[in-house]
Amino acid sequence: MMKTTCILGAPIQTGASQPGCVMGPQSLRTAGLPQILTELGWQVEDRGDLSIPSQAPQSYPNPAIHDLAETCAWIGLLSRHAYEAARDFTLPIFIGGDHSMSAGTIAGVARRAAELGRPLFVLWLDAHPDLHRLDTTTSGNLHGTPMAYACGLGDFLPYPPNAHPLDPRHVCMMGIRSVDRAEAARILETGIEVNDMRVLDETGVLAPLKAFLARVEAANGLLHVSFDVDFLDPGIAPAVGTTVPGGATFREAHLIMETLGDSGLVRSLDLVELNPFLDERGRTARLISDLTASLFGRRVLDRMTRSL
Ligand code: B3U
Ligand code: MN
Ligand code: MN
Repeated sequence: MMKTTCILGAPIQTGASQPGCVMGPQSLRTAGLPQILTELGWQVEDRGDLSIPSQAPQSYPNPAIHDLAETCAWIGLLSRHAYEAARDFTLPIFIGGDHSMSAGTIAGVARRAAELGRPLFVLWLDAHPDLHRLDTTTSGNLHGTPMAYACGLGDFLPYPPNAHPLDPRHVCMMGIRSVDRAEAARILETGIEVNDMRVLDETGVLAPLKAFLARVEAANGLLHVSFDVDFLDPGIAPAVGTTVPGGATFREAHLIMETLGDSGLVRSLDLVELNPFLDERGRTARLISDLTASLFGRRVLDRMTRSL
């Protein structure tokens, strides 16, 4: 059976603190992502970029919050499109756009998992847990909220209702190194698995990753991967608004993506927070497309042996 993927652009930047993420999807196309995946033997459909109509401002008791109406509209739109993409393709790619979009993509793939009667698992690769509720965010940047929404932690109205909340025990976070107090409380309450950078330094990336993949497999689960560019060390990936020192290295990141590819368990992928306005000669966009290629099956020896 032909392996199929689609590229769905979500040029949303209203959840971030500074503009630029709207250019993310176009930047990965310019880096050649569709062609790279085609050369790896995937059938690729570029579904273009989604857009929302302009929104009337919406106020909220927490005055820090900005662009709430836009975020709600994106979540509703993305959850419909992510559901369809998960239904129609082997491994769809949702390209952001800031991380608030994952509230929509996870809701969409969760609906598909529920329809199949299989549990959804999420691997969260990020410097941040993004576990704020609407009443706890102090920055007001809604890219800090998608994981709390996805797990149904708290009252998220006026976000669209989350019909298929994710079980927090089905989440594995890696790369975490910037956590706000309210988020730390959520982590303790829920017992979400958090592999912070200290864990990765002590055990390497493979031990926690393989243990998580074994759990997904044993449960006959579907795996969604949410990749925030700030998971990576800013020295190799400068094109992100919220750089945090001490992130994953080039080699750790490729090893994770290759291991995910080998597992055959990944059913959908978010690539979020790429801000090309902050990039240096396209290097972050190129790195993200190469990491995606590792997940989609590119291996070092393939390139050597293809023409033999
Ligand atoms: N937790 C902080 C910082 C942050 C979260 N996600 C990103 N930054 N990218 C906040 O603003 O909620
Ligand atoms: Mn994030
Ligand atoms: Mn982050």
